[in-house]
Amino acid sequence: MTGARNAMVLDAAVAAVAAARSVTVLCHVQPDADTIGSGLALALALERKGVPVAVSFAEPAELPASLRTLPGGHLLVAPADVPLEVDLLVVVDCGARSRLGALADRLPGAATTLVIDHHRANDGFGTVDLIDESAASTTELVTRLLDAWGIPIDADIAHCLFAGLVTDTGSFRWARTGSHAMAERLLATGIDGAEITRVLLDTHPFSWLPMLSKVLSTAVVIPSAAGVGLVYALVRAADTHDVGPEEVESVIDVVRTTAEAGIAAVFKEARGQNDRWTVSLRSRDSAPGAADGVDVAAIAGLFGGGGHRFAAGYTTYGNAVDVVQALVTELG
Ligand SMILES: [Mn+2]
Repeated sequence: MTGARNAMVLDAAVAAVAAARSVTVLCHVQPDADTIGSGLALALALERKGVPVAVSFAEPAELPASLRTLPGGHLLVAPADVPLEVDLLVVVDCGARSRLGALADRLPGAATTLVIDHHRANDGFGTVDLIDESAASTTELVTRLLDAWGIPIDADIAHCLFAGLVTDTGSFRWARTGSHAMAERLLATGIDGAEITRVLLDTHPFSWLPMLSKVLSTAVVIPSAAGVGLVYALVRAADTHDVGPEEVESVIDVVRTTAEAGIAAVFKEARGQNDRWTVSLRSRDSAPGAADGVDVAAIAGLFGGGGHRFAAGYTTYGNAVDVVQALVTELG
């Protein structure tokens, strides 16, 4: 996106939020800190402007425990309570309509739709598309919007924005130019960055440890796969009854540390539907044999999924052996 085009889109986004008399903000299914942080930061700004606003996500029914610590939770509503018609619908951190789940049916009822996102595959399904894949987090784009709109960033809004930044950069492991400057600015509002990070990224119930033990015992490494090596593990539905989605999602962060593999995959079996799997993929940016790393968003795309160059995912169906074999075959 060119600078001039960027500025025009930002102006259009500001015009959309400034003119709105009612707003719905939709986050993606299985919400993470970037989508909820983006949604609540924007909603807090709208609330301060006196604009009626509701934030929602289609599933699961409950917000993961760690995300309940974000300010602005009083603006969250159940999917059934999301109005069918609204002046402005804002979609945050969703690379595709399908990431809205059942709430995608609210898109036609909005006079204006604003899409704010940093996923490369996003084809722009809004009236206004504030999409920039160079942003480290969607909260970075929300920060740009609030700045252009002239909204002061107080500690509550900063907390939400920091939550998306610190999680999407993996505690600044994948920080980009500007990430640290944004963090510095948010921390200057007085928020406790260390505590926010600990709650979001470094805290699990004890039941996580036995779950991890079972899952890691399934790990397999194929050093020759795709020329860079693949490591994978299986999360069986039966092993996840005592833990929340955050514990399941964190498995990939252990598996991806394998030195012998440039690509990591975790196959997560759906509860109550044992032939359905969601697959997380990670790529190292300097894997042996691939100086720039393997583009896992492209691999996920082959299975109907998507994401970012170094972090992506897809949904697939079959027994454990077949879903693993399909990925191994594709990687070659
Ligand atoms: Mn994100």
